[in-house]
Amino acid sequence: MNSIKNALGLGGPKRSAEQQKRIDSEAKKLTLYHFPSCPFCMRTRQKIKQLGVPIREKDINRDPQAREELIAGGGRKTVPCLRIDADQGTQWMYESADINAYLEERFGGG
Ligand SMILES: N[C@@H](CCC(=O)N[C@@H](CS)C(=O)NCC(=O)O)C(=O)O
Repeated sequence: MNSIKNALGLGGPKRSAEQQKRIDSEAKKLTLYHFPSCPFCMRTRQKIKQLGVPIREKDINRDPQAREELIAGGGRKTVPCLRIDADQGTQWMYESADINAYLEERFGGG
């Protein structure tokens, strides 16, 4: 099964345990605000899965508090939105294409 997944690019990249540990730790500072049926969100969730990064996901349709956080922090309720927490502050990234490019740049192998 894993070989089929890998052939389809669904198994996540090959990383050493140490590399994955670092990525798991970086992912703790990221949150994806989304909802399941949103096609733009699907594209972003697919990228996250492909890159093997365990990013916390908050469904704004099922979690009213998450929706309020998104509006209060990012300024609007459009999804997907990637919340990026850093020592310098929090960034709210809205466009799915921008989010995917950011994730690829930060976590992609090449
Ligand atoms: N160009 C945006 C489109 C995102 C978008 O239209 N999201 C819809 C859900 S599928 C949405 O949040 N609409 C509600 C709103 O904009 O307040 C992207 O690619 O991320």
